[in-house]
Amino acid sequence: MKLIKDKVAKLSFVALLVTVTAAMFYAPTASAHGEKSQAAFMRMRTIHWFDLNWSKDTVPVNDTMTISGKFHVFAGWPETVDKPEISFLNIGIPGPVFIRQGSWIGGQLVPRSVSLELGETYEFKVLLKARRPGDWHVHTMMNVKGGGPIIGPGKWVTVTGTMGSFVNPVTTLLGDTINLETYNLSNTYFWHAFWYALGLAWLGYWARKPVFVPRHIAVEAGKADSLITATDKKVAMGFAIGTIAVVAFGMSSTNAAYPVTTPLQAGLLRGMKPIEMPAKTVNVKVEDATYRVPGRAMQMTLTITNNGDSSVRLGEFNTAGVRFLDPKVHVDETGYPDDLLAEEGLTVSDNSPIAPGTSRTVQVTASDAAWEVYRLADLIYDPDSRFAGLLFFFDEAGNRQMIMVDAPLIPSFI
Ligand SMILES: [Cu+2]
Repeated sequence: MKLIKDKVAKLSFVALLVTVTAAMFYAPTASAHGEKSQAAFMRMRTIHWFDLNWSKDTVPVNDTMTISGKFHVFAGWPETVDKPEISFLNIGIPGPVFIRQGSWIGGQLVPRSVSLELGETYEFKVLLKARRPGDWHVHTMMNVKGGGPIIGPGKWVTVTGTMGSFVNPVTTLLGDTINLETYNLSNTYFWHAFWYALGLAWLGYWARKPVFVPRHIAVEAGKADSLITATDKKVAMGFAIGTIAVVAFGMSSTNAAYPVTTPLQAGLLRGMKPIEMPAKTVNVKVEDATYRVPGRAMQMTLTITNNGDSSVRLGEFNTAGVRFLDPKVHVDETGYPDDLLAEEGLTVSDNSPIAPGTSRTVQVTASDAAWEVYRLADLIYDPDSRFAGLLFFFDEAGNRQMIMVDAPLIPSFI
């Protein structure tokens, strides 16, 4: 019996060891960071990011890269997300592994929150400077006050080098060049240490004598006054006057050292300039749209009317950052993130050129693992089974036209 017990104990110990070791070596890399768990209909019906470009995917520390692109603010904005009247163009990274040197919407620098209009399309650019070595999944992102984070597509970017060499020089309006990475740090440390030490000194002064029981007894016996001597009072006055003197001196010496300071600059930026979109010559009507549950695809029946003067073909359907392409019409050359790019994901029942002035009804299937991986299939759990997305048509000359589609998306179970 004892023998069996020992054996069991030994074996379970070995099992535990194996499990712990396995857990240590098995560290799967997450490829999405937050967006997957958000409601699918919200991701499809808020902000559509497109034409994204990450200028590099490997950057040495102190070098910069840009993320640029466009975003369309969907007119059928969900009720539960506040309108993007106060929004902030952010970047989704795990802490400042990059610093944001600048961000622009429509060519205007946007260090503050901005007002966006429903139905408009904007151009943006973010300039990032690499700070911490590693592999980082860098997302574009919009924070909407009263709504939350609206996360755009993320792409892996590798930072090489050492963080110790990172510098962040800024020239002030007084002409001094400072390194924001370390600027004023020793001053902060000094004053916090100084005041903390002063607090400890005050406690130490009293705690050199017995603190609790004898004092408690003295107070109980009616001899509380005997606990504070004349010297104690002098020391207390010393601390009080000293503190005021140091504050006054510190303040005036700081004013002398930094004679020009301004308050924090804040306030909403209005009047963001949207892109003037060319007049649309293609008209699309969504007759119906369905998706199989479970499944990896959605189908749409579209009636496409070409009112332009050049024949067009459908090249791309983009929803929630997932891009479904028909490779016969459009091939991505921007290095779009693999997990979001369905290079052959778009099938059109008849994708021959639609001549000017004609109309055609086609079956369109957008199919890719991304539909499941990015949990767009989880629309089945959402309280609003509607989708929205961007269709991109290409004419013979390769000119592109963006058409917004929006319709109910009905599940089918058999
Ligand atoms: Cu991510």
